[in-house]
Amino acid sequence: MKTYLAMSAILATAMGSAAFAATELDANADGMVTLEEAQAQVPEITAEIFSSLDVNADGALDSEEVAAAQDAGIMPKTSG
Ligand SMILES: [Ca+2]
Ligand SMILES: [Ca+2]
Repeated sequence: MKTYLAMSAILATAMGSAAFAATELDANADGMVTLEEAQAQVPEITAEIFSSLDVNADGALDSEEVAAAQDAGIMPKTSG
């Protein structure tokens, strides 16, 4: 039982970091990547590109949107 709990804790931690591998992009660690934060890492990202990445148009990229940008090769994959 104890081992089971420990394993799920480890799994939750691993999943948490995998969900936001782009912590370098998220400079203030609030869980969202703004245009400014994105440009700090990838100056090529214009407001136009950013808004195309911001699928739900809330003005920032969440982990899913960042992952999509990374898959598209627009943002670097920072997980190492
Ligand atoms: Ca942020
Ligand atoms: Ca968004």
